[in-house]
Amino acid sequence: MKLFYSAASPYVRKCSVVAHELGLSGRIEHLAAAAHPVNRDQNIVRNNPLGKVPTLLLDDGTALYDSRVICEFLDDLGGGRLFPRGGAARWQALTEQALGDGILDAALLARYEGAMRPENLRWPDWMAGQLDKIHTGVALIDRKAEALGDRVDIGTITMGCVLGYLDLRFAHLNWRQQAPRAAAWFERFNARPSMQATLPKA
Ligand SMILES: N[C@@H](CCC(=O)N[C@@H](CS)C(=O)NCC(=O)O)C(=O)O
Repeated sequence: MKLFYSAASPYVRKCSVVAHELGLSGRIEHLAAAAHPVNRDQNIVRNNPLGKVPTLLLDDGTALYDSRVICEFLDDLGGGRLFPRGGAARWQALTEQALGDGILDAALLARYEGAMRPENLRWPDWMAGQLDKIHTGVALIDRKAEALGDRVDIGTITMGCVLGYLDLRFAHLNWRQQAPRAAAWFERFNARPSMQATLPKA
């Protein structure tokens, strides 16, 4: 399998953590990619019209995206431990994944706004709205944190990747001050070999 990859992407990291937890990392070759919403990477676009990472190419050429589909595919391949099969545990983990992905979506839009959009086209209220999504999302992770215990599934993996991404790109938000219980949980979760092996790089 080949994965269009970026060392900074939190969505790619979700997939890499899942692969690591399942012992599948050695089966995934990384393809360098330069995903960008304006200067689109045509190598990715040829396989995924959205031009985003992660995009996974199977050995028969099938392309899988996005991170949710890739993570579930890897889980299936690796014995199905990280997506609870049914009942409340499944809906909880999937909703936590959606919460984490939603925070990341807001964070990425905020980053693109700050790093890519020409200054004269920026709209401060829109940026403030994205930052507020991060804020209210992290507040919910903080309320959940004590009950997370040592659970490892797609919900906790996604939330771990969110907090790691905030450290990488939004350190100035000081999320630990706002969310001390999430910080204590992240301290433990981030020590997992799967998280340490996939630390993001700018
Ligand atoms: N919903 C997608 C989001 C992926 C995504 O937005 N990736 C970013 C990099 S972190 C990207 O490829 N951006 C390029 C673009 O927006 O065209 C997923 O979960 O995989």
